[in-house]
Amino acid sequence: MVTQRVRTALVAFVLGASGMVVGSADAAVKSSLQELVPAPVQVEAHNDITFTLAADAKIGIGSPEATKPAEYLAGVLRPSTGFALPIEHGVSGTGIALLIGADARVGDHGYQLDVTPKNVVIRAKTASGLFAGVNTLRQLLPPKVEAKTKQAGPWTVPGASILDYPRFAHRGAMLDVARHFFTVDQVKRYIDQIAAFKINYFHWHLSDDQGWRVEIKSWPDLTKIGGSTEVGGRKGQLFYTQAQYSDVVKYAADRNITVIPEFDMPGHTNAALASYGELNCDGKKRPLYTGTDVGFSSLCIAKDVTYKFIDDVVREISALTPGPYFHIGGDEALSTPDADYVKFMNKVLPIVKKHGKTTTGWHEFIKTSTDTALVPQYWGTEKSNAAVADAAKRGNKVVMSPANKIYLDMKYNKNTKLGLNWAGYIEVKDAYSWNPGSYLTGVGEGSVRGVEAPLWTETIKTSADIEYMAFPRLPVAAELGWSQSSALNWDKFAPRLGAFAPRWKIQGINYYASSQVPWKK
Ligand code: TNX
Repeated sequence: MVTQRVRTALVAFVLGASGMVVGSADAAVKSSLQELVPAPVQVEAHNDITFTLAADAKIGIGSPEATKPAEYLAGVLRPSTGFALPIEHGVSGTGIALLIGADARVGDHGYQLDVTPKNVVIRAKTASGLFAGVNTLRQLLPPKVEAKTKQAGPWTVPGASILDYPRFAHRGAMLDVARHFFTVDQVKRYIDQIAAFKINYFHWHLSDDQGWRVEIKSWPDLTKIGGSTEVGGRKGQLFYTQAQYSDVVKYAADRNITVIPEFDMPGHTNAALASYGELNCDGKKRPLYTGTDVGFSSLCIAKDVTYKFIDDVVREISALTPGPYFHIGGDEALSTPDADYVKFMNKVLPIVKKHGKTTTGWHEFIKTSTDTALVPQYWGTEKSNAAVADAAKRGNKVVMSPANKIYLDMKYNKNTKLGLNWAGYIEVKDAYSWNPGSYLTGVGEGSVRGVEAPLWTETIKTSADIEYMAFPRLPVAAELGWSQSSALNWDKFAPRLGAFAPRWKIQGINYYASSQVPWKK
């Protein structure tokens, strides 16, 4: 009998003219391949193939660089599947393979993911790329894979070949632990949540008027006094020891996330000014502050001790921080005269450099220097800013965080109980509808380092509060930072985002169920 070759149903979801993942041989077949956030560059569905993770499956690694991504993957899969999933060198049998070496198109941070009947193979040039592929695989598995207790399978993955890489090098999320303090466990919970969406920088806002949140051994009263309260006046030891700081830095690194510590200066410094009288021009300690005003505090620009203090803080924290960036704030220095602000930055920028870090800061600081290595973070609401555009022209790379688009502390609408509205209401569609590569005049695609979604916490007190503001706008920011501009299309994004509802319910994520999104039941 003549064997009839069964034609493989190979369906390409490639970037269409509208830019989104398009096309399916059978539109009725809704698979997890069409529900990925951020949208990958290229997805080919192999509709006749399904991989099923077996109880005896292994996670094979081709080289030591794959160890961390493999451990991260095992950490997700073992509790819910109940499988042992040993990590083994070399690839044999069935299971998941993480290999170094991939198509040149994936660059340093992308990956290829191929699903065959026997294996899921993730290839990348670096561990960073493997992490990204692993997070895609999580989303291809059924939502209950995210459960912390053993669930019934089958653990299926739809047949596919994916090739994917990020649009921008920098996808960030910021958490303000100064206005309200969050424990190490709460911070780790948020780090887990952002890692799942391929966020690779965690910007940790560690000091402000209301609190100083990390132990500085050479200035112990910063935490003893400055870390004793928060907005609303709660009392306690509301700070991290250096050991706890390092623990979080490692936890983030194990999830492919680089920590960027921020110590805001010269304004937003009341907690420091309350801890040490000598940091004030009149030599007198300020009272602790538990309100939510901004712009009233300033370090004393004229005193040498101010720079000794900053040198010590930058030195101690830099020694604990493997990442290349140190964030010096620099925003809303409304109580610092302009000339003083320039004088201050001219002294502080070399201190950061001396300790081996690259300075990043809120965009105001960029007017004080022509150093093209500096990274301004744009948080304004206007579509043009002369100083930032000038910096971009000189060659600086900008992180985009326009407050009226991607500030996670802005209310969704007038009925949102948490949050502020000074930059407007930001519904999910508003958060999605801007192009980071062309938003700011004179700051084109090539001048954009990436996108960061900041979460200020004047009104945010619990993990449930964090999640309500971040979900679903954090995944929005992740897509704007990762997916190609040609892939950005609200009508196609909304159902992809809505498909996360069952997953977030299993994870216990307190998301805002916006009526703009068709949430999956
Ligand atoms: C402005 S944005 C601030 C913060 C506030 C935030 C509230 C920026 C760089 N500074 O101090 O917490 O607004 O949305």
